[in-house]
Amino acid sequence: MGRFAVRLLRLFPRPPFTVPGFANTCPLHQAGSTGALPGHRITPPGPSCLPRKGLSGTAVGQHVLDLSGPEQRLLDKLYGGLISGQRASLAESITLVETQHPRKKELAQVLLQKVLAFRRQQESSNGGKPVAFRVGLSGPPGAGKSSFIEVVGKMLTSQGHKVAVLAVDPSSCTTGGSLLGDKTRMTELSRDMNAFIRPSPASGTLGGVTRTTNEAIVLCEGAGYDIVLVETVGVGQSEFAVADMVDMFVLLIPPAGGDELQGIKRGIIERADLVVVTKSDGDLVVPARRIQTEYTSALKLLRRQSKSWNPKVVRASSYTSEGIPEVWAKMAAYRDAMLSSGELQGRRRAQQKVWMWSLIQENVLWHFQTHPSVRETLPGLEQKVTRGVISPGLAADLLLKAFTES
Ligand SMILES: Nc1nc2c(ncn2[C@@H]2O[C@H](COP(=O)(O)OP(=O)(O)OP(=O)(O)O)[C@@H](O)[C@H]2O)c(=O)[nH]1
Ligand SMILES: [Mg+2]
Repeated sequence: MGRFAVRLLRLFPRPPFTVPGFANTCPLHQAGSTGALPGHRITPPGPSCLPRKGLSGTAVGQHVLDLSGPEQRLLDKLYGGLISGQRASLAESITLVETQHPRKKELAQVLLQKVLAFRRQQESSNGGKPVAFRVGLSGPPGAGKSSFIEVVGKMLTSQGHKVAVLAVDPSSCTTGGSLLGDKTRMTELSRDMNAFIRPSPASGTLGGVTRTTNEAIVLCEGAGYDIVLVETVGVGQSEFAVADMVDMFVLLIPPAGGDELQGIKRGIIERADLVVVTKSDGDLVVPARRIQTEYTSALKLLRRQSKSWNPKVVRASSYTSEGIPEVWAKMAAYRDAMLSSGELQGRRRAQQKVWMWSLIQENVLWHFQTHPSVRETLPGLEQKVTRGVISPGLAADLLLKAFTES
């Protein structure tokens, strides 16, 4: 096939960082990053990162990516392999969306558009309903998340499901991550031909990792995985980011003492559609029951998120498998209720919008911070603000003026 033009929806590749402290309404990007003004890490942008003159709304359709022969062949090979369910093609496609290379990022977007179109087709033949179920699992470190996913995952593959496990690891943004450990813990699931486990990328910002996880979900669904489980450790903001990308958010709580549970944020309990008290076996059954009662009463006091579902608290053990089928039954009941009320589809639509706006915010902020006039004016104004010479509001106005007027 010769060269041909493909429309790209994204005009600029995203900057390689996010900025903490930025008044961001989207939890996807509120969280930590590897740097911020002042002295933040700015990776020099590739040529396509430069603002392009005249890219108005009408110019979007003219934003065209010409693919070379080898690029076209690569995308055809990945797409063909992916939709026929080949794990190697799925893995390679996820690597492509994780790349920082500007050109490869563009290719990844072309692939994603194709996969999205394929998925839309599948959905329309499914009566407009999503074909896959996305579940986020979060909880404190060591809560038993990976062990739970291993047991539930195996149960689901034995019932004929195809299960993908993705991870959002906030530690990957600072320490290179710990998910190798996770993969070895899911020993049986990682050998299962109907399961696909993908650790979080070993580096990047939380914003970057969550973006690629969102895109990896799309790719997994294109490859025929009908259940996508996203694991994250409940530290920082990663759990909010995961809650924003899934159909159902499950909080896993270990039967530990009060102190350990102090760290669980009220905000995240509010987001939970299901709370699973883990490790409910042996000596831990009694504390697990206590925690179940505590959380059941706590949830009653919280605002209801959904018209068609009341959050529940259940106990399970990955060691004995007790409670595991019941947990899945609750998840399936949630899915059925949310699908038939249309809330699940509505949630997905809202998430798409949140995701788009978070990308815009990240991108616009990056352009603002790297704008020559802003960079020139910023240090002096910052000093004045910290010394109390001018108000933060005035400094912000002056910077925005410098940005918009030049
Ligand atoms: N008694 C008991 N212990 C469990 C159970 N599930 C997990 N554990 C133990 O709890 C510890 C943590 O389990 P993981 O599954 O790795 O927990 P995790 O939440 O994925 O941990 P991180 O990813 O490191 O945050 C391990 O030592 C497990 O053996 C269970 O059902 N019962
Ligand atoms: Mg784990």
